[in-house]
Amino acid sequence: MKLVVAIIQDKDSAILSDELVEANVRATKLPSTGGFLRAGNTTFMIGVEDERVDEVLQIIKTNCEAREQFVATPVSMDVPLDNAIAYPMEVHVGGATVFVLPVDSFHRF
Ligand code: 2BA
Repeated sequence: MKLVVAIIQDKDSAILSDELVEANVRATKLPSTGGFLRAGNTTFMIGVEDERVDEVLQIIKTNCEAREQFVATPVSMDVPLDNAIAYPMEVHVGGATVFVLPVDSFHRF
């Protein structure tokens, strides 16, 4: 068994949930926050049999879109106020960041 951990954009989370349910794949959704943008994203934990990992990766790939996002560059407190302007910077985010981890054991009590 493997644990697929997929960090995706909030906008894709409803469609991904639907598609996983449709494929009879069990998943848990967690609200999360990206360390760089400090914006909300969604983390899926998906426990799946080894032989279905590729199928799950394909579902994630099909349903999670890459997007451009604007972020204001942080303002340093060291600069004088006149120069303290936050410039928008374009960042390419996602579709999905995915980790596939081995599972030692799995129980449902
Ligand atoms: P964030 O950390 O908010 O990052 C959002 C996007 O900002 C990233 O998209 C990437 O394009 C950019 N970015 C991140 N760190 C950067 C840096 N130091 N310099 C320049 N640009 C940077 P993605 O790579 O698609 O990542 C989307 C989200 O996936 C991340 O949100 C984070 O929550 C998660 N993630 C990505 N890589 C990870 C990793 N190695 N470990 C844990 N979480 C990760």
